[in-house]
Amino acid sequence: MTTSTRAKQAAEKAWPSGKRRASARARANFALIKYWGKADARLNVPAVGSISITLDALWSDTDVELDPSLAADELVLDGQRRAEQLDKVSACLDILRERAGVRTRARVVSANNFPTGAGLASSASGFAALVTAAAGALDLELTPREASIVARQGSGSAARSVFGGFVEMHAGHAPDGSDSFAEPLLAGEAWPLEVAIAVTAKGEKEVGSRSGMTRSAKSSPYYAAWVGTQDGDLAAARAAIGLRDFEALAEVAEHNCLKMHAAAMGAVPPLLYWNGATVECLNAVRQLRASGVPAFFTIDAGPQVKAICLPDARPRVEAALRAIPGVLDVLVSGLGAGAELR
Ligand code: 2P0
Repeated sequence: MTTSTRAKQAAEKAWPSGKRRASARARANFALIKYWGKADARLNVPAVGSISITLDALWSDTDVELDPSLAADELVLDGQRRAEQLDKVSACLDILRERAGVRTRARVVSANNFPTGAGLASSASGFAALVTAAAGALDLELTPREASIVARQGSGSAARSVFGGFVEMHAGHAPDGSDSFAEPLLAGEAWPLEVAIAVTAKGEKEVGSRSGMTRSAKSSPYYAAWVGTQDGDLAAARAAIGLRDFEALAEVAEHNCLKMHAAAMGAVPPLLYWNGATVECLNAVRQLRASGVPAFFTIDAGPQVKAICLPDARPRVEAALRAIPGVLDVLVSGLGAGAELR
């Protein structure tokens, strides 16, 4: 028997039979207090904490199959092979394989029920689903916190999609990233906010979050101010969520969003993720709130506008966004659960 055959057999023994494949669903989240910038690029530790909501209507379904016949990991995303995303996927899988003591490569098939890479947090739901499914396939019992730490290494925002409802991500201080994880702040049922997402462009964005963050940190004169004022915004949002104070949450979330974009716009060359319809949506949401409709906006690294509102206001907010020229579609959602095996 060759060494590699022996190794393969030893690895196979490590798994109970029938557990080499697992599927998971994780839902998209978006931040009300944003993550933008890294303290450690290798471990993907964020420079700032963040607070997000997990959605119930936007998700990634991911299937991980460990196959001893594979020489390398494979990734099919929305029906297409995506070699350029494979490094990040394999890095996450490697962490879990090392824990399980196996080397078998995996076939990863993932599908989003919403546009990929367009500023709708597909990497968040994608990596949270990947870690959950891979841990299932490897028969690893991860605590949600451990899953969050591994998911973070795939994509920072994915650490938050491990949990449902209102979630806080801690930047952490440990050199090994062990205290850089997300945890639940408040169950979605405790304050069932809704969202209407104005899609103003389809297709993938030109500058991904990762390179946008790097460029902002390196060249924006506003980046230090962005990082330096984040703890105050986190505290204000935490307090507003604790008190279910919609107006207070609206004010700090809009401020934090525009501050993140200001830091990005100050980069060299500048990062402008918005189009004309983005600005029209932002103005419409501000006017709605000024007229007494409980709604506020947030915008991520893309041109889509997310309007967060109290449930009674959602039809009105959705209709206002639909009426704006350049809005191609409006997706609606409530708050959803954390990542789960299916
Ligand atoms: C957020 N974004 O807090 C912020 C706001 C985009 C704008 O988290 O490099 O895809 O994979 O850790 O998680 C998007 O960043 O970046 C993001 P990586 P990720 O939602």
